[in-house]
Amino acid sequence: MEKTFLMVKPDGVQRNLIGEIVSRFEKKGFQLVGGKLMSISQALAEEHYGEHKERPFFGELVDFITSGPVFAMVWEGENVIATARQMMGSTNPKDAAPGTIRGDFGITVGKNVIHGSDSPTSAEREIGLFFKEEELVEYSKLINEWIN
Ligand code: DAT
Ligand code: MG
Repeated sequence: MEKTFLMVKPDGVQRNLIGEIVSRFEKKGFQLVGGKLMSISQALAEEHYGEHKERPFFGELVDFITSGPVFAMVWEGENVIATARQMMGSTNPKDAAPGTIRGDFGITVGKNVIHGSDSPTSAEREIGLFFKEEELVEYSKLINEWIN
């Protein structure tokens, strides 16, 4: 089953949005397979956002993501990578539709509440960066028969 890496960013944690965000993915029908509150080191931040190394906002981005605890998660479900991106909304909250997480809770691109993998390749890479194999829990729920 497809898996993705999602993370409530430091602004989301400070604003008490962990429960709201977890709840949206639970209600959608996706399944949580890993989750932890953690601080991101400078090295992990630079690796996680490596694709943006040359961008002018890279320093600001690394400073922000290391500025407080994040809630890192792995979610599983059919098409979860693309669907989670849709549920998050556009990168810049000013362009994110109402009803999306960034559309409902964000204002500026610097503090946009949530991270989500953008492809199967990045999902695999990011899950591996943040979670050890034994931190992911495989289990089944009877309710899945009513979702899929
Ligand atoms: P996303 O988080 O939607 O995958 P991204 O990978 O393009 O977006 O960028 C990573 C993060 O970098 C994004 O969530 C917020 C920040 N960011 C992106 N573009 C920015 C910009 N023009 N100015 C400041 N921060 C930016
Ligand atoms: Mg991205």
